[in-house]
Amino acid sequence: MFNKIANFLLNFQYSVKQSSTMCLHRSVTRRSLFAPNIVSFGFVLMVKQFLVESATSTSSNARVKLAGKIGPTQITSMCKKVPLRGALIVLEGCDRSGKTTQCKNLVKALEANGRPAKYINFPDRTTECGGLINSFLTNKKDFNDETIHLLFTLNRWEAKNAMEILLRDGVTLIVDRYSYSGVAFSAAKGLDLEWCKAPEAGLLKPDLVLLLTMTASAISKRGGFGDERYEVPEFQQRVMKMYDQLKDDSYWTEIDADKSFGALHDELLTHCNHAIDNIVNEKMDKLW
Ligand code: FDM
Ligand code: MG
Repeated sequence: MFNKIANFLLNFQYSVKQSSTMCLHRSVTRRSLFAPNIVSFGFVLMVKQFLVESATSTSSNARVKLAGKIGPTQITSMCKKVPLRGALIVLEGCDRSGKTTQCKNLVKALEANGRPAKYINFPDRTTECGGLINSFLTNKKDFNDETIHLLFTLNRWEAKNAMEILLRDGVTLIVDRYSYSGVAFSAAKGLDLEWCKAPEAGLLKPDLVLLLTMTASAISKRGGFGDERYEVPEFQQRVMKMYDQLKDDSYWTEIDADKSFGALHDELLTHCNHAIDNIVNEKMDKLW
């Protein structure tokens, strides 16, 4: 008799936990998740108490073990308020500022903390349009300034729907360059800033832009520019000036990247966690 009751309670306990976990991943019932979690938390505590007390008298060591698994960590995670959606976080800055490695490490750190995250980069050279961009950057093809600008923009538009789906599904996107690179690099070549911004209008607006800055001397110390177009210190300085014109303090944070990798990572991670915790609108805003 005891076995039957205990089995029923155990199954119920795990199906409650299972469905909560599924919700966390699919974020289907994000807004309603908090209340059921508290109910299931209370219920699980009762079940745990019951099992531990009863099982000791019926020698079911396995069950005591199982019941013991519902510890404070699990309880805390079940009670966590789930964000309304993933956050769109963009890292911008000149080449050699360590953006790509930092982005990838941020994704790892967020995921390790149970926060679903994905690395995305622009240009995405894997699409047909991205292939043309790659040929241009590696000096295999030439396009005039307007054409390459619009190809970079198109490369973001073709990714927009997939990004939106991931964000709605609760996945935070750590994006290595976005529209701001598009505008800053093209405007640094002499194109009109407003003209450059126009085709980006309507793309998803990030929740946070982290602008990595470095002085000219810090950049030259890092050196290591490759053979790609734009990888010239003087041009990168012009790009940084363009970022200044695009900066919007309401969602941009400037960060001095001239520090150790670990110190920079910690600083960036703090900002990312803060952005994820502070999502207030389920709906994404649009540029600009
Ligand atoms: N770049 C990048 C642009 O000129 N426009 C854009 O829209 C984007 C996203 O491409 F020099 C430039 C910036 C950089 C080059 O970028 C390739 P990565 O991050 O080094 O791959
Ligand atoms: Mg580069």
